[in-house]
Amino acid sequence: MSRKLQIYGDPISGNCLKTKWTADYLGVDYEWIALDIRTGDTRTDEFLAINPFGQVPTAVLPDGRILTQSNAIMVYLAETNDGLLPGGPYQRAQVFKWLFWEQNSHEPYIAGRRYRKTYLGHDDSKIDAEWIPRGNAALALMDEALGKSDYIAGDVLTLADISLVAYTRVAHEGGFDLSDYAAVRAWISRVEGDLSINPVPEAS
Ligand SMILES: N[C@@H](CCC(=O)N[C@@H](CS)C(=O)NCC(=O)O)C(=O)O
Repeated sequence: MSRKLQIYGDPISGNCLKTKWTADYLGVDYEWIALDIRTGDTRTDEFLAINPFGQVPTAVLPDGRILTQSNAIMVYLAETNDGLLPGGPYQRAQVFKWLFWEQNSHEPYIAGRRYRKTYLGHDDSKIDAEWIPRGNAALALMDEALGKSDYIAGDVLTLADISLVAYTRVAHEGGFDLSDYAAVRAWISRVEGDLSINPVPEAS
């Protein structure tokens, strides 16, 4: 079987947008299949047959194989299209370091708060109070790194920037204030420009 790469995703999800922006930047020919995670599209029998975890993003490769986990899909796209991953083993490992860190130390707090506040309408009392200091610790660490180089893993745009920008640019929707993180704010604009995506307006 050979057909176009398919990506199942919901545009409210930064994890899904990461894979879309990577595919678009690399000029990949793919089909975007929009699901709505809030109305149960990821829990239908049809979708669970594709991804038993019931999550997006989910990629179906042209030969029918399935690939899940946003950062793994991004790595696959970069490897098969020769871009966004620097050449040497150490430099590539630096990119992977940030991808693992994003899922472990950034996304759980910054994306987690955003989903609960913006999409589930939870007020702060229903959200683990630890998520604010943990999210801020992640932002502070990024701000320090971005004070030394234009991009998170060095001087060029890589997968690490696309992965991290997805939820950092909407951190305000989770109650995080980026005004103390000047290097992060400048980097968001830089990466949005590179990816040709529009800034997300802050609530007035
Ligand atoms: N670590 C996974 C997270 C995947 C995930 O949590 N997906 C959410 C959207 S961001 C989802 O599909 N939620 C719907 C559901 O669980 O039914 C990744 O990076 O792809």
